[in-house]
Amino acid sequence: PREFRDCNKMDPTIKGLAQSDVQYDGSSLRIAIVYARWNNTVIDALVAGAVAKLKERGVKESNIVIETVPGSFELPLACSRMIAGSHVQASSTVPDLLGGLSFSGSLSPPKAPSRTGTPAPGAALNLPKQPFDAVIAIGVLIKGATMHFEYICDSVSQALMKIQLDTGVPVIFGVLTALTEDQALERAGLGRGASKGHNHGEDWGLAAVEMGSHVRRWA
Ligand code: DLZ
Repeated sequence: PREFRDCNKMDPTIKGLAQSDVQYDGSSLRIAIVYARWNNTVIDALVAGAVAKLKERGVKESNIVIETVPGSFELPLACSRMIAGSHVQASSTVPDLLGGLSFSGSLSPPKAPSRTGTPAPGAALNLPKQPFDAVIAIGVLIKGATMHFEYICDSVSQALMKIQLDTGVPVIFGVLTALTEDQALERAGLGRGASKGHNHGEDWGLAAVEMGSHVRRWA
């Protein structure tokens, strides 16, 4: 049973993610990260934060697949294709004869190897990869002088939500929608002021492990 926290011992601030009572175990999970390359100083810190927390929760390095796209607008398509590709791959009964080549570099589902082909002696017969348990979409949008920001924020957030509801695979919303550069830096733990802020990428890594674990239980 969940214990309620003693209100008198709570932090003075009411904002932010409360620590979970449960330490979710990521050791059997497979997680994808897709990141956009706009504003890459901030992006790099966010991706590093997410990866650090995935590993801390036991996700194996070989089960973390990282992809990149030009900008945040491209994130939904990448997430959608990666989820679809990983399910195709996982449901295939044909062993991967390609010596461990992953399709993640191309965002295209792998071509099924020939069923009649005989693997070279000693060739590794890798089992099909398991589907992704969660995908983390990471982007940094910083408001400019035009309406571009509003359109991208709106369409990307709606599309990412739709993908997770349509596929049942959690899509972690790792898109910063910042009004200023300083806001973005602070949310990546790179603040230029007295406080460096907090790296939200870490929260996204934890959220991926938590949601991936929940979805398996809820299946
Ligand atoms: C064009 C654009 C602009 C102005 N700003 C950002 C941004 O702050 N963050 C981001 O991730 N992407 C930006 N982009 C690029 C678009 O997301 C997209 O890559 C292009 O419009 C091509 O579809």
